[in-house]
Amino acid sequence: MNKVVDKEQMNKILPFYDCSLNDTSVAVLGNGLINHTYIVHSPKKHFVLQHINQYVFKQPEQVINNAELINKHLQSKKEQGLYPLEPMWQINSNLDSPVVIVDDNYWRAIQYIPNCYTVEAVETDEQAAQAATAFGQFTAALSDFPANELSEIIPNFHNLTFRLQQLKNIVKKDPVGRLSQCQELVDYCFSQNTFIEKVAELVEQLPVQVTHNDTKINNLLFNSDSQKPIAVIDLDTCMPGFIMHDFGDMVRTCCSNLPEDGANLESMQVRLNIFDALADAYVKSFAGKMTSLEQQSLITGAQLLPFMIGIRFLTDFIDGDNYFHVNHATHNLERAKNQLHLFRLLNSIENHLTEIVMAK
Ligand code: GN1
Ligand code: MG
Repeated sequence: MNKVVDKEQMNKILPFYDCSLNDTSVAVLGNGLINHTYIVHSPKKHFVLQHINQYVFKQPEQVINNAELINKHLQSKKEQGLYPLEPMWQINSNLDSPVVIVDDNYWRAIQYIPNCYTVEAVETDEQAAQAATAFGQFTAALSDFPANELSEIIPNFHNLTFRLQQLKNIVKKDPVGRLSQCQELVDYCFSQNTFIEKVAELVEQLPVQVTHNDTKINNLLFNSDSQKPIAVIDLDTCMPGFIMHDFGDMVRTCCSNLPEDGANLESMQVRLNIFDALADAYVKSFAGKMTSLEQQSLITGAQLLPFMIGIRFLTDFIDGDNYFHVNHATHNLERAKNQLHLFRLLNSIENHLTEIVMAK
């Protein structure tokens, strides 16, 4: 992953924000797998600078425009006392544009909120409940947002049939000769017919909502004094979807005791206390507006998200690592093994998960 700051590049971008490397510090921020993000501190201003990955986001202007529309909606909810968190505003350049294009690369600046931190790994039930509440409040605040105004940033983003087809296509090509390293895992994915059919039936029945689609715990900003979430960040994949996707991504990133690329799979455990806290807070955050089918779908969502991202990591491994940033040659394979193992574990305790969710 890009852990260094390219000074030549920065010398071209910073002037659009009236800054210069002479008196400005730039450091890599966070560990997203797609965009490159930096924190910029100059004597006069502080902001987050982001280089948008155009391999993933084919039309970066749409990402920026969606974020603007969502922020405006959240702001109006906030003013009516219906959204307790902060919108995260994008900042215009000195050409009064939210996007800067240099050498065909797209950049944007985002507001920096001081005295905040992000959480990489959930440690307590309380943190899990806070995360589920914040992401639930986010979707609830967007429930009357005209979803047709949003561009579909990545079509079929959480469409399992489509992700399986992508895997099938890349397996056929085996462009860099990696299939032999992961044939068993590929076969495992395609053998999950019962689950695949269950999901296909469910998505025909669920109501569409505006969802975040990347509800990892590190996509929340926590305030250092209150130790509570104050903003949902990374609106890049905010699109019409199903709440089971958002809940599932929280389960995927909060409930495993290992990070998504942890290799010691024998030690992986699903932390049921965290699952319980997530389910409880998420259901409550909808204040009675979650339908009973949606509530039931949370269990499938919890299994679906690790399965789907496992398939996506595996696809990218076979493709030669074009999509996700990697640190080493088998990084995507390790991530795929990890996530498919988590899927297996979550399947093995499905009855238990059902009891927990349906008791809410
Ligand atoms: C990517 O880069 P980041 O962390 O925001 C990916 C998500 C995955 C995640 C896995 C646009 O998100 O879907 O769940 O990596 N985002 C995109 O860590 O593909
Ligand atoms: Mg993201």
